[in-house]
Parts: sequence; structure tokens; C-alpha cells
Amino acid sequence: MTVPPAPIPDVLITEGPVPAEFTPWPPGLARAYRAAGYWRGEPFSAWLRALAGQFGSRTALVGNALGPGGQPGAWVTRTYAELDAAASGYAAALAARGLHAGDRVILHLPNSPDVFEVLLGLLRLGARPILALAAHRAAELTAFATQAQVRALITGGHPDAQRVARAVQAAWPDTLVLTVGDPEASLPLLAADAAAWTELPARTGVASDVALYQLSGGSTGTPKLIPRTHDDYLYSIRASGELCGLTPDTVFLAALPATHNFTLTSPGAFGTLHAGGTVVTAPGPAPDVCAALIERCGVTHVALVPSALLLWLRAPQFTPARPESTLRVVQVGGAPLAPDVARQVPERLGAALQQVFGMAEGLVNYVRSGSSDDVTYGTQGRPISPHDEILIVDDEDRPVPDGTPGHLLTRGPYTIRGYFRAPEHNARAFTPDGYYRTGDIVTRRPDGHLIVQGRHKDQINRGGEKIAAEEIEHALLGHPRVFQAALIGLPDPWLGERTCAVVQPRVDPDQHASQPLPDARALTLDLRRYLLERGFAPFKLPDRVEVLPTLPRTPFGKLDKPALRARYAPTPALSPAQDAPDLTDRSPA
Ligand code: OOB
Repeated sequence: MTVPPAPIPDVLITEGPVPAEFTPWPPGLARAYRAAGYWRGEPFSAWLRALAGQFGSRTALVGNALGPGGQPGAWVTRTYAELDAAASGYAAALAARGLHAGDRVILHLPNSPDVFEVLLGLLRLGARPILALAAHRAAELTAFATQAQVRALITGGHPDAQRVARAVQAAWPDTLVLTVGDPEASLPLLAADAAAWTELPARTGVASDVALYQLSGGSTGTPKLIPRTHDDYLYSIRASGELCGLTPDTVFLAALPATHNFTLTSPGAFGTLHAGGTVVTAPGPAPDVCAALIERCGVTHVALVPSALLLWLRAPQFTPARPESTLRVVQVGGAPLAPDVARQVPERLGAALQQVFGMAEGLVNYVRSGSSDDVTYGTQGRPISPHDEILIVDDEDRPVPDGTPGHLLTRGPYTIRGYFRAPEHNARAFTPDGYYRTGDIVTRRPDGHLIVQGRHKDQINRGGEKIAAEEIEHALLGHPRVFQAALIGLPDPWLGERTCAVVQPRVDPDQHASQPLPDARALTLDLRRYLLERGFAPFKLPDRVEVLPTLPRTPFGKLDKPALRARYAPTPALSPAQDAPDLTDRSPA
């Protein structure tokens, strides 16, 4: 199917006011961030056009394109000029299907060059992508669609992804489903006409307004959308790339989900593009696939979560380190990294370790290259910006001295002031003077480096994938055999944490109280299937289920999760070979 080129729609020219749909920074601070040169008034579309001007014939992207049925397609290489043209081609194709600047569109694609091309196409159009993870399923995408009243969902041709898309459409009928990667797909790149589309105005989007929505790992029932402006997001990208010393020789391997904040911008794929480097896409962080890509493409940088790093450290493809390897920097973040694991990186992978502690809401901390060993292996770095404000406070919001653990609060030039359309949640998640309550417990060293000590928010970090306990607990309450449920994280040698659902069963009123408790093993299968059928991402299904006649409560009547964690941890000794997580990407999009 070929799509006739659409006339250049007026709507692409969006210099005029767009209704602000986010909590703005106070005007005085906004002026200061502009005066400091952080916010440059440049939207993503103009940024990409400038990169194409500067690095035109250099290679921007390589990897397997998304093929028919969601399978890996042809190996493609795109120069900066071609990437710019592809973005315009997609912008035109989207406009031809009735999409406009300001429309919210869910982007749900597996790692491939296409993700970046379509994302930049949406940004060129001035539409606002919601950056779903490929692992998300109907429950998550439906929540995004209804909350944000989306106009479209862009997905791959895999039958599972198509089923998810239909479920979203059933729940939010305004969703136009557009499929990428198929010659017959509903959203083909207008390749033949792409050159013509470079004539589209490069400068679309208002820099001080929302560019896209990142997603919150969350701690409450519904996933929250994080509005990032062109100004603030591009500042974090530029500053991250410069701070990490990226150059046109950088070859970055996007092995974790491409649209996650870490992979995309810390400094990630966009930081690499900003420097004129090359982004290589991998389907996932599995060591065999990544080792082959590193060799084939001369990869210099990669970003990993600790669970993936553990697999790399054991993989015969990497250890002992090969002297001829091009890999220079392994960035690790997203979840706690044990110092003794951190120390193994240089010797066993032949590359430097860089710890990254960030969040989709904004603040990102890096260990700078050349730091002392105790900083490199024992801290999670310090903030990007001199204007990042850090407060570490006790339960009453009173600052604690350096070295004392406290709640991390932050505000600054790229940290949001509020989630999208969530006033009640915002009242809890932000202080009245605009600090974001990260939910992390940290200590600060006198030299400003932060050490993550733990977490206050009720969120489980399963190998970097975040699970809001409340979301799953609510869902479990709908199961006929569940009366009460608590989801807790238990320590795990591979993933950092695994999930355990502790269930108080519903007692059949016709039976008396001595009814036997249901079998936990059978209930595990049953509850996992139940959640899967309700469209939850597979990483959110409980790894383990325990049954108790009543759940413990604090004197105030709250679920006593510390008591539950003490009861069920530690997990039985795990045999690493048997229990190593499967990191091959099973995403269906
Ligand atoms: C990154 O972003 P999110 O939004 O998926 O998760 C943020 C949370 C943090 O609040 C913290 O609880 C945890 O993930 N986290 C870490 C960590 N990095 C993130 N916990 C311990 N050590 C670390 N190094 O995960 C993210 C975003 C940008 C860059 C890097 C990670």
C-alpha cells in the first residue's frame, strides 16, 4: 500500500500558543534556567535538523529494522540526513492519517531503529508521544489511553501486540491503531517521498511546552504520565552527553528498552546523537546477542541494569575480557548495585564502570570519569546540574546532616513540578515549594556524592523494572479467592528483588472457619494467569504467592509489610544457573 503524500498541513507550524498541560516552573526560575543557557528555546524538531546539518553523512542508527509480524527485519544503517528525512516522512504519514500537533500518541515498539525514527517523526509533527515500554500490555496501555485521551497507538506487527492494540481500542475507541514494520503496514515510512518532506518546517513544537510523556515507575494504583518539555529534556540530554564525554566516535548500544529514560537520554541514544555518534539497537541485553553486536559495530558504550550486568560478568563471551574489545564504558543504573559487583567490571569486562542514579521524573546523577575508586564503586554519583537542588530530610521534612540517611527531595531545571492530570497525587508527591519526593532513601557525602540506601515508596524494583505494589494489590482483590492481598519485594541475588503476593483468602460464608487454606502453589498459577488475562505486563506477575489466614497489621491498621518481609525473606538459596533471569526480549510489540 502506498500512501499519497499529504499536502503540508498548516498545523505543523506550531509557533503559536499551545495550551500548557503541565505544572510550570515558577517564572523567576524559568528565567534563571534560560539565562544560564540550560533552556535554549529549541524544540526537538529543530535539534534534529541541526544535527543533520552538522553530521549529515555520518551514521546515526544501525540495527535490525522491525519486520513483518513484529519479527526482526533487514539490517539497516541510517545517516543523520536519512534520520532527519525519515522523521519528516513519518511526520507526513502521521499527518496524512489525521494526526495533529498536540495530539497524544502511545508509542509501543520493541527496540529497533524504527523506534527512534517514529519517535522523532512524532516530535517533528509536534504530536506528543507517550513512551510505553514494549513489555507493557493492555492494562497499562489502556490506562495511558484513557488518562491522556490519546488519538493513536503506534505498535508493531506481532500478533500479541496487535491483540493488545485491539484491547486498547475497545476501551478507548478514539485510538487509531497504526502498525510499523510491515510493507502492508498502516504506517509505512514514505521513503520514496522522504526527500520532499525535508522541506517541512523543521521548527515544530513550542520549546517551553510538553514534548513527550515519560512514565513513572509509580507507587500508587495508576501509572502516572510525566510531561517533559523540549527545553528541560534537551538540557538533560546535552548536559548528560557532555558530562559523559561522548563524541562523534561514541557507539552506544541500546540494549535496555529504548524508550526508558536511562536508555533514551541518560545520556543514552539521544545523548549519543547529540554528540554525532552512532546508536546500535539490540533486541535486549542478552550477553550473546550483545557481544556479537559490540564486535560487529565497534560499540564503545552500553547502559545496563545490575541484573543484566550480572549475566554479562558470567558470560563466556565477555570474560575474560578480550583486549581487542572496543567497549570502553559500562553504565549501570536503575536499581541498586552492590559495591563488590561494581568492582568486577574493569577486570572482567575490560571497560570502565559508570554508575547512574536517575528517574524518569528528572534528576539524574552520574559518577564522573576519573573519580576515586571509593566514589566509582561505592556511590551513585552526583547531579548533572549546578542548579539541581537536593534536600535530604527526615520524616518531618527537616534536613538531616551529611552521612545520615533521609528522604531525597529534589527540584531543578529538568525535574518536573507535577504529573499529568493528577492533582491529588501531586499534592503528596511534591512539597508546596516544588520539590519532588523521590521516595528514595539516600545519604550524601560531604563531597556531594549520593549513596542510595533504600526506598521509602511502596514500589518494588525487580531488576530495574518498577512495580507499584498498590496497582497489583488492587487487581488481586478482584480475584474470587482473594480477600486481602499485600505485594512485597524479597531480596533476590539476580534481580535485586522478586515479588511475593501474600494473600488472605476469601472464606466461603457457607463453610465454617476451619476451612483449609488454599494451596499456595496452585494459587500462584491461578493468580498469575488472572493478572495476565487482565492485561498486566508479565514482569508484574508475582514470582511467589503465600497464603495467611489473616494479614498482619500495624497498630494503626495499616498492612504491616516489614513484618511480612521479615517472615518470607530470605528466599531459599537460589542456584544461579537455574534461576538466572531470562533477559532475552520477549516483548511482543
Ligand atoms: C531509572 O528511572 P525510573 O523512573 O525507572 O526509576 C527511578 C527509580 C529511582 O527513584 C530509584 O528508586 C531507582 O529507580 N534507581 C536506582 C538507581 N537508579 C535508579 N536505585 C539504586 N541505584 C541506582 N543507580 O531507573 C533511571 C532513569 C535515568 C537514568 C538511570 C535510571
